[in-house]
Amino acid sequence: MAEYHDEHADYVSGEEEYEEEDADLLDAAEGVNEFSEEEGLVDDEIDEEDDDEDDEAAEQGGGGGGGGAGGAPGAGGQGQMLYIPGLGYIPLANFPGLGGMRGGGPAAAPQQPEGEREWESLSDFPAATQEGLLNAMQALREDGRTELTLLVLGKGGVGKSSTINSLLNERCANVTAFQQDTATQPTDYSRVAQGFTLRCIDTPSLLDQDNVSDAKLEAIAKSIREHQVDAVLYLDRLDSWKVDTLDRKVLEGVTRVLGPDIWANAVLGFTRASESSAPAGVDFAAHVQARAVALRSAIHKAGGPADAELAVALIENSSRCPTNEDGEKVVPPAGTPWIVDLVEKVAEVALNVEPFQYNAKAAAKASNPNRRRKWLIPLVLAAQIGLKLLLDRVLDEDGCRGDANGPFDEQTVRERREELKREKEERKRKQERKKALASGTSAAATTFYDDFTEEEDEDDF
Ligand SMILES: Nc1nc2c(ncn2[C@@H]2O[C@H](COP(=O)(O)OP(=O)(O)OP(=O)(O)O)[C@@H](O)[C@H]2O)c(=O)[nH]1
Ligand SMILES: [Mg+2]
Repeated sequence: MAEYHDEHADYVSGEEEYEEEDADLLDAAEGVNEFSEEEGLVDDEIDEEDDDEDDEAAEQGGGGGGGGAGGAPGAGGQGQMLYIPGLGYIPLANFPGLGGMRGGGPAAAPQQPEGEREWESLSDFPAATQEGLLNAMQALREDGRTELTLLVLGKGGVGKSSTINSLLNERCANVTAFQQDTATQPTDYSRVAQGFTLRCIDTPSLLDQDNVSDAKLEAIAKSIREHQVDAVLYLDRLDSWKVDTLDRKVLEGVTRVLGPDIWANAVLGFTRASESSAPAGVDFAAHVQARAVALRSAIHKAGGPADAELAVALIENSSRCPTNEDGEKVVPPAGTPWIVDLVEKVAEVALNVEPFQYNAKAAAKASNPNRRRKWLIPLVLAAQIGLKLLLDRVLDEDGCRGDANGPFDEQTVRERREELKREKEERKRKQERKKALASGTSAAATTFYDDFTEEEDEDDF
C-alpha cells in the first residue's frame, strides 16, 4: 500500500490529475461531457443503449429470464439520442417533429413517488440472487423488522437511479446519460416481498452547476422527516480517481443539512466497477482500496464520525456486466455477485447501527463548528480568571518576602504585608468611585469627580 501511495499520491490528496494521458477519461469521470475515444466511453454509453434495446426486444419476444430485465438501464427511458455538435447527445423524444417518441419507445420513468407495490420483478432475478436477497430480508425479519429504508445519495450522474433500477430489477427510476436530469425532489420506490418492504429513495444530484444545492438537500431532509433511514448508500464512480473539491463540497453539504450522524449509517458504493475503471498498470483491488481510503478520509474531514466503518460495495449497472455460472452479475476482482453483496452490506448496517432519524435542530447544532464546543467557553474563562488570581497572589506574597537583595526579616515581611493590604484597599476604593462616577447622576458625579481628582493629585505628590 505504501508503494502504491508513493506512486499515485494524488489518489488520496486529490490535488493533482492522475496521468496526462488519462486526462480525457478523468474529465469524463468528473461529469464533463467529453469522452475519450481511447477509453471508448461514448461507445460504452451507446452500446449500453443498444444492449438495452436488445434486452427489451428479447423480453418482448418471450426470451426474458435470468437477469435480463435488470440489465443496465443505460439511457433507459430516454430512447434514441440525437447528436448535436456543441450540445452533445439529446434524447430524440425532445424533438417530436423529428420522429421523437411519444408512445413508440420506452415510456419515461415517473418522477413522483409511486407508492408501495409487490416486488414482482424479484422473481426475474437469477435464483441465486433471489435466494441471497430473501436471506438478507429474513435476517432483518428475525430482528423484528418488516421494512428497510435505503437512501441513495451522490453527485449527478454517479449512477444513483441506475443502481436502484438494478437493485429492484426494474426500470423504474429515470436514468439520464448526459446529466440532463432536472429532478429536484427525491423519489420513493417501495417494493414488498413476502411481507417485507424494501424502500429505496432516489435523490437528485446534490449539485447545481458547481455548487451544492441546499434546496435539494432540504428536500431530501423533508422526505426523510417522516420515516427513519436504515442505511445510506453514498455513491461515486470507480473510474473517477480522486476526491475533488466538488466531492468535498457535497460531503460537507450532506453533513451541514442532514447532520453528521447520517454517516454512521453509510455504505460507500462505487459504480462502474469493471476492470477498466482502474488506471493503467494499477491493480484493481489496490485502486478500490485507495478510492475507499480517500473517500472515507474525506467523509471524516467533512464531519462524519471517526468510528463509522463505512463498508464498500462495488456496483456495475452496465448490461455488459459479466455474470457467473448462476447468471448473477459479478464484479472484480473475485467475481462477487454484487447485488446480493450490496444488499447484505446494507442489511448489516441496518442490523448493527441505530436507524438515522433526521432532526433539523440536532443536525444544525451538531454540524455547526462554531457551536460544537460552545459549552467549553465558560469553563475556559473561569479557569483563566482563577489562574490570574492565583498568580497575583503568588507574586504579591513573593514581593513581601524579599527582593533582589535577598529575603526580608520577619518585621519587614509583616510591614510589607500591611502595606500591600492598604494598597489593595485603596485600589478597591478608587475602582468603586470610578464605577459610581460612570453610573451616577451629574451632581453626584461632580462631587465624586472633584473628590477623585484631588486624591489623584495627592497621589501624584
Ligand atoms: N458503465 C456503467 N454506466 C453506468 C453505471 N451506472 C450508471 N451508469 C450510466 O451513467 C449515466 C448516469 O446514470 P444515472 O443512474 O442517471 O445517474 P444518477 O446519479 O441518477 O444521475 P442524476 O439523477 O442526474 O443525479 C447513465 O448513462 C447510466 O447508464 C455503471 O455502473 N456502469
Ligand atoms: Mg438519477
